[in-house]
Amino acid sequence: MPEYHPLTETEAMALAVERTSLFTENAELFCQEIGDGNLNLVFHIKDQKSSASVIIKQALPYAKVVGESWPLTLDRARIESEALRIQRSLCTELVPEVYCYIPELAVTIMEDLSDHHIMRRGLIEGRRYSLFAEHIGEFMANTLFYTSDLGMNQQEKKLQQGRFVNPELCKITEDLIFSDPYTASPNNNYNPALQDMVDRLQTDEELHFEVAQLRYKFLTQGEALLHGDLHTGSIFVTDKTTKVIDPEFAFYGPMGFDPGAIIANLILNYCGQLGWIQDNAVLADYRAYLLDTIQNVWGQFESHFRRLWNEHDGDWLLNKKQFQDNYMLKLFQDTAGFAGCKIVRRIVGLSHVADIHTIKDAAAKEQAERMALTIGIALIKNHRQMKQIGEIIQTVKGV
Ligand code: SR1
Ligand code: MG
Repeated sequence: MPEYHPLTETEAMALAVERTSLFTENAELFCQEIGDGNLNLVFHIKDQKSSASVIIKQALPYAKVVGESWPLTLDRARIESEALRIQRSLCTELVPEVYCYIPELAVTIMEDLSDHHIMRRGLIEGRRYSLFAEHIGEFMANTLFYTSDLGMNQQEKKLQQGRFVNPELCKITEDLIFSDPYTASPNNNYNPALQDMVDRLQTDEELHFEVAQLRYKFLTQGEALLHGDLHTGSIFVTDKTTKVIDPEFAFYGPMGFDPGAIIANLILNYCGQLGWIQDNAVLADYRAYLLDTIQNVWGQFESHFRRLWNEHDGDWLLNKKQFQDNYMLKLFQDTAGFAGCKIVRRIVGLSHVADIHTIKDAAAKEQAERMALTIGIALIKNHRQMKQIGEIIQTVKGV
């Protein structure tokens, strides 16, 4: 039984040969550690002869972004591999295949997606993905509906919920998203030029009341098995395909958290584009595409979710139309509020997004950051009054 230790590239190659049947004896393997996220090692292993390839992801016992002073459970590798398997069983084309999970090493061996690229990078470069809204709408509807009391056996759901108790990763979200930006936390990391806005964030009682509503939902409302970190860096894309990766933050939480994350990240890119596109007409056109995408993400998600619900022979009381309409309204309002919190954390909190953070021109960067914060705050403050996706679009356009 191997003892846990961070793998070297040589060990990762040996593991790939030993634990999969992808490589022949005379394979000429090449391995590179390509992990650029906050938490894990990621090895890309490829046979130069046959082009067969694989990804090995290994959890480190601490948060890579901070260092060994921030210990972090290795159990997140189990959570991630189990979540990937469930998600793939519900939307095969939208999730990579897990070949093998090795608990002792906190390792998952999975399908290589290097013919895809990270959506965040594509959006920064101004690329368009015409099938993305349909794909992500289907992913969220299938994974959220079929892991909830609406779409799965309600006793099995309770048992499944037990397998996805993920306290340490939830604590990261509770701190980084639902607390730190609103207080003088040492975790915060923001542009000093934004101090006036940060001061307001940290003293606005009305805002704090709304964040408390959302924080409490995140803490208590185990509606469905969430991806839990569904930003555009967790999505691989091509023109025709979409693959959702990295569900290590998966747990039973409020459904709106996943669509909120997608919408927040599209809005962050919308704000950041003023630092990437110089021509005003091109900027306006790309931003219109992003707003259309937001509209379609929600539209696809809602219609797909309602269709699953209407076709499912589930709980007779929960199947009443009035219950469904009220549920979808609350889900939309949660989505708007969570989107707001996710925007604010990426400007003021520990972990930023490249869409804005890597803008070189200081004035453009500050303008994008101010715009994002203004939108985020408005979504948080108004989320409980909102009724339709057009109101999120109007909030963005109005800033
Ligand atoms: C310490 S981890 C920081 C962030 O990275 C992940 O992608 C999550 O969004 C988390 O909040
Ligand atoms: Mg991640």
